[in-house]
Amino acid sequence: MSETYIEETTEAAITVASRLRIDRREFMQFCAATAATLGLPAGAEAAIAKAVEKAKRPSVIWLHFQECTGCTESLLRAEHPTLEKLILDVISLDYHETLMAAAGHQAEAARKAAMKANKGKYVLVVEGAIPVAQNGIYCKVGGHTAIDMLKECAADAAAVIAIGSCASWGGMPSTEPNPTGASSVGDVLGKPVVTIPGCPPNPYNFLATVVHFLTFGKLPELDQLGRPKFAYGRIIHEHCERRAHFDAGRFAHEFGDEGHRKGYCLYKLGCKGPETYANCSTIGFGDVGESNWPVACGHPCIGCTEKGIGFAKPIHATAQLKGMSPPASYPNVVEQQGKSGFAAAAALAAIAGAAAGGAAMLAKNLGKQDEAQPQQKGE
Ligand code: FSX
Ligand code: SF4
Ligand code: F3S
Repeated sequence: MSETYIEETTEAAITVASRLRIDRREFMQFCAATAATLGLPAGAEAAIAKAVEKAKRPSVIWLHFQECTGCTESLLRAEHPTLEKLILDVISLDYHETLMAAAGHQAEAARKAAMKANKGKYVLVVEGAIPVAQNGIYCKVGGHTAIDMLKECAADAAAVIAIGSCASWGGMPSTEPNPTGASSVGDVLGKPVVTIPGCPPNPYNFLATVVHFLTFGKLPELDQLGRPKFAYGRIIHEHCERRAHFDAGRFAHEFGDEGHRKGYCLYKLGCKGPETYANCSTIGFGDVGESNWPVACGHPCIGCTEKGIGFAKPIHATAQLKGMSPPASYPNVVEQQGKSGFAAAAALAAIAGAAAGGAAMLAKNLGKQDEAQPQQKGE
């Protein structure tokens, strides 16, 4: 990095930090964390800092339909003020029913004005599912059904982002028998949109997606479900802090039992980490620190980001394992004649279909054989 570039980056950081009334280092830490979340190479934080300083904030129109407002809450109720300040700094939030002071006709007028002023350029963020049963009568805002409002706002949007699982794939409101016909944004619009699932989603994933757009002028790479790959490219189980316990066969069997108290794997309590794509385990949740996410707090992941798992599978049903998982222990590759490890004894017992007593006898006899064989040098 040249000296000029470093100077420019420092200046950008000072400008944004004073704009946000935060510490310059704090801002640079945010840029570095965002670069890491996006999987960008070292040095990308400088490009992010400059982009956040210069970028014309995109106008955002944020709609609320069938949901609990947890997505908005998770963005704004950060433990630490930086995240919320940054979000409101990188976007121009021109219409947001929960946050705006206007109500009734004034709110409707504000939406129309924001759409007109930023026609073809605004980003439409949708929170909540859209009920389509009975022509959408289950959710109306300002006298319009959610279906009509979504279609009207999407028509002139530059991009559509479905935030939360409700908007991404139906989420909790679509739980069977789904009496209101709760549907996703993509299904109602009949086209793919960017999705940031989670109930609620991790605010960093939304922020990092917007920052990527500001820095590089394009969206991050998406998967076939519209999810940014940097956030939903891997299953939680691959990066879980309890994974070593899973591999070693150490599980919590009941809430509060010894295994649970010792921090063992939550698979047998129904953890859906092995079939859920999200980065909760790597970036942590909220703004409290990296060990703040459901599994770290002692609760199994319920698969809230994943269609067909969150709100669909019973919480305590065990997850389907994706890919091969190693057993608790392996036999040696080459066994010495007459000398068998415990694992080999157990495997032989299982193959023989022996009951517990038989397995014990077999292990005992194999042990005797071991005793009969003098140990060879080097063993
Ligand atoms: Fe709630 Fe959002 Fe869940 Fe849904 O998050 S946290 S019910 S995903 O739309 O408000
Ligand atoms: Fe972690 Fe859950 Fe996997 Fe266990 S099953 S290692 S708790 S993600
Ligand atoms: Fe949701 Fe599981 Fe993450 S429940 S928040 S996907 S750990």
